[in-house]
Amino acid sequence: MICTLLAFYSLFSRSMAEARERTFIMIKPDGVQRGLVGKIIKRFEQKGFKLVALKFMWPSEELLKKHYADLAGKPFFPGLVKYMSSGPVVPMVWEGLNVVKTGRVLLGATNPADSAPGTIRGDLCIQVGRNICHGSDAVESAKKEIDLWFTEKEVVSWQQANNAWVYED
Ligand code: IDP
Ligand code: MG
Repeated sequence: MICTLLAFYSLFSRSMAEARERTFIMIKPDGVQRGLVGKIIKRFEQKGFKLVALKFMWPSEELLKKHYADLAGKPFFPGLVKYMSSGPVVPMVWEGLNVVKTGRVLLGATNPADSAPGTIRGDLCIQVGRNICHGSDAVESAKKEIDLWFTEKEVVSWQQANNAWVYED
């Protein structure tokens, strides 16, 4: 009996923990300039993911160099930093089951020429250097990116009223 209860509890707590996975999503300067902020947020919202942080800011080159540090050796890096620091962006944190991987699916392939129709990039942009949105590629990089763009206080834990209608239990 106790074993059954423990097994149930561990299953339940595991699924709750998985549903609390977080990813860093950012609307890039072209997404903001083209008036696509609402549309991009809507894709995540209507999927059922929970918004836990959002701000509007003009990022510095210094912050962007940190954010894209892994790409520092790429020939497109200077252009990427220039593009990303050319105007305001909307950094966000979204939470939910497998949100890192599913978030990337919602965004579509890095190069919009390869992004499937129905994805954000597949529907709304054309070139890789103007691909309107960013999404973390792994749980670990998501944690790093969230810490880089947000303070602990800016990320808000809250219960979504429709939770029971989005998740099985
Ligand atoms: P991701 O944004 O899908 O994770 P990454 O390979 O991490 O793709 O590249 C980061 C960003 O750098 C891309 O979203 C895109 O804006 C830009 N980028 C990637 N490859 C190229 C390129 O070949 N030319 C210009 N920009 C690129
Ligand atoms: Mg990336």
